[in-house]
Amino acid sequence: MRSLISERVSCRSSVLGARWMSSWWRNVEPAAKDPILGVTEAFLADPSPDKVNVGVGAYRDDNGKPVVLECVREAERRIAGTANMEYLPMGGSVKMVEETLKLAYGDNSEFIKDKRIAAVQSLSGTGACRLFADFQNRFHPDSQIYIPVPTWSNHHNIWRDAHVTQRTFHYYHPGTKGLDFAALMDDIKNAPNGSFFLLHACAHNPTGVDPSEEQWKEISYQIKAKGHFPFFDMAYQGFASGDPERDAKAIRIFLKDGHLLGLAQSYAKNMGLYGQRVGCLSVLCEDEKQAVAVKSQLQQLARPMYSNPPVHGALIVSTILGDAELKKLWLKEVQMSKHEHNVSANACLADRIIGMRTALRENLEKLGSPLSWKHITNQIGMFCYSGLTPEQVDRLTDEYHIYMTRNGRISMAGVTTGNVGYLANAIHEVTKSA
Ligand code: KET
Repeated sequence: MRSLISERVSCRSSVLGARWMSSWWRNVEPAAKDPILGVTEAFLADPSPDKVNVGVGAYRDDNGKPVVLECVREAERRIAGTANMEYLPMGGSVKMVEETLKLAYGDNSEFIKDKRIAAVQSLSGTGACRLFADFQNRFHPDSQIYIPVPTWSNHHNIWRDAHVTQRTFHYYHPGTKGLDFAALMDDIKNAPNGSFFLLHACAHNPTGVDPSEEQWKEISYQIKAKGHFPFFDMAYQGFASGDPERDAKAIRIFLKDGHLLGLAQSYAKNMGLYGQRVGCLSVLCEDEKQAVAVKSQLQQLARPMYSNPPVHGALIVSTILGDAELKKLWLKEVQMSKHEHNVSANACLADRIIGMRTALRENLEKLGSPLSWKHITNQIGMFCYSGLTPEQVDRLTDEYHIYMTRNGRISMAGVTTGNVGYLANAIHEVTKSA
């Protein structure tokens, strides 16, 4: 009898349990599609043979195929069968981080020598931004971050999920399709002293509009005068000018002006290591002691999130940058002047993109487009901020199977000799009556 009762009780509680359990996720609504990666999903689902993906910022060769750089292939050959698969330290590969800092701060940086930089390997550029946002929230919980309008859409998600209040500052002027410098400077001046400012170090995404060297100097001066903290996202070092050294110009100006700064670096684009998720977060500190403390706190943030970063991509990077010959090959593969060396045109990342800018503009002009397309060649980096409206983008997708983000951003890295004519014609069709 007793066993019957206990059986009934356990039976009833398991029914209750099942009912309770089945309601666990009932209040979960589907998330909105990501404005960038959602475009790739839609592209993949389209069976049309004409389809073109100029959505995500991922480099393609002139046949529209993903590119693996020769320096990466060679590094993989050297690594194959030699490395173990132990955990990296929480801060990642020391060698990779060392080489990465040199790219941003300079080979002979006094800050590196003085050990004033707290730096950890990050899960690519996204992970570096997120780790910094969490760090900002932990040690300056009442601070806010000023973000340019527009910016890479994920910046908003990152600082939102890190519970940091977001403010915006003027950046792009739709009328001139250039920098809204006066408004930008006003926003820096009007922000409360000691605010955090998010800056794109080069090849601004999505606009392709960067401040000039003179403008950077003024921005740096004003940020210093207000006691703001500059945080640079440098996801495209090498994509603006073709030369990583020249693309570090903004950082170097700020360093010369004596800022303490934060920096996110990524090898997704400039080494084509997208899926390897390898990057670096660094924070320039007042002295070595502070840098040790900051690094230890960054590691403590990483430990409960992902413990330590992945090893393979870091090994590829340190193999390339730690070897003079491979580093030279890498620089050739990113740079723009294909005449100076004999790397195939496809592998000259910046060069092919610049060529496609000219081709797209020329095609539109040949079609007799009544609009000005000068900005296609004026803008730099991976993207063209075309000025297409969301409705025009929808027509491109619905009628021509051309996929791009609804803000009208064209990833020039996805434009090829084969599709540029088709793309120009479709853009002309949806804009000619505008
Ligand atoms: N910052 C910027 C400005 C950026 O454009 C990207 C990627 C990243 C950081 C992050 O890259 P990671 O792969 O985490 O190193 N942008 C392209 C891809 C994406 O949205 O994730 C894009 O805008 O298409």
